[in-house]
Amino acid sequence: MLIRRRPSHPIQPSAITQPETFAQRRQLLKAAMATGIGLSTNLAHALVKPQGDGTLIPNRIDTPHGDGLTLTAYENITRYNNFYEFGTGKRDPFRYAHTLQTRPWVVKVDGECEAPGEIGIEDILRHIPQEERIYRFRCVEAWAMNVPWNGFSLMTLLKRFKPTSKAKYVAFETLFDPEQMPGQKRSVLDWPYREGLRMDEAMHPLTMLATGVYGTELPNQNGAPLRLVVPWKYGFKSIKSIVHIRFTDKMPGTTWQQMAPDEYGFYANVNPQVDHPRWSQQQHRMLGDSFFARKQDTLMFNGYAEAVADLYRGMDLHQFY
Ligand SMILES: Nc1nc2c(c(=O)[nH]1)N[C@H]1C(S)=C(S)[C@@H](COP(=O)(O)O)O[C@H]1N2
Ligand SMILES: [Mo]
Repeated sequence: MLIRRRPSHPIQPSAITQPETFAQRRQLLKAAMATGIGLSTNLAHALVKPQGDGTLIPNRIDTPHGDGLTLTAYENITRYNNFYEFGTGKRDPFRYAHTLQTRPWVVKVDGECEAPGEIGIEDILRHIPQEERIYRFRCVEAWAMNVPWNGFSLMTLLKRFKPTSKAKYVAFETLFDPEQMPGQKRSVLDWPYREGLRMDEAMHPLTMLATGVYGTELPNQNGAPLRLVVPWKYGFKSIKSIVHIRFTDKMPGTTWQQMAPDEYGFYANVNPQVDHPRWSQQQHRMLGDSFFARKQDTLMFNGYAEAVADLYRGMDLHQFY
């Protein structure tokens, strides 16, 4: 067994990224939890975390999600990112996001709700059961990955704040702190980064707040300590490092829509039939595949049509892109 053979050497990242190993790890974690034997920090590192502090997500329940998808390697998920707060290059977040302080971390929830308030990340991790869900992810720039996220349905959190009938949309904001996020010293975007969902999209069970990948807490570059994941929408909807959630009666402005309204709409549903003005959205490449590997056909709603197409029944998706 891996653990016996290499007790003091963390397994190389490439060794933990195969689905079989992921399944093995789940088995191990389950076994460890069932017998009440805690995993040593070393073991946790070796099994699940090739970098960062290796903190395991507490309070996890086992809910397999994802239909035989081949997982994208941890190092691809964590070393090729968009997070303009740390620079506009795809490697910048991996290099520079270590300056972000994710504790303490408080999320404020307000607007059209009966019980506005704040919740700390520790409370979220301790009190909301954390699921593992493997979701397809597709960026507007045509790269895609299959990510084993840890987290929970956004609606679980939203309901606690008792949205009123006036709440038609949910608006999200990223932390604004140029000292921790040096990219914010440049005006490449109108900070803080903002995103939004229609209320029914926000309350859909597939819409999640992610707190981790591969069983451990999110690396900063992926939006620690809390980021949105909406699997049927393009990646830019997945706002990172959220500090503010607001219920509103009007459609909120979003960062990319404001930057380039002809290119990025509010809905941003993955749709191979609607091109980006400057490129086709019909195919994508899996992150980690060779440049010469065959591209894959992008599916309507990123393959989640059965679950979400009803939300858009009767809408002209060319107009509402
Ligand atoms: N705050 C913030 N959130 C963000 C971004 C950003 O620049 N800042 N980039 C978005 C884009 S364009 C994508 S594709 C995804 C990338 O997520 P990943 O780095 O975890 O793959 O994050 C989204 N969330
Ligand atoms: Mo993106």
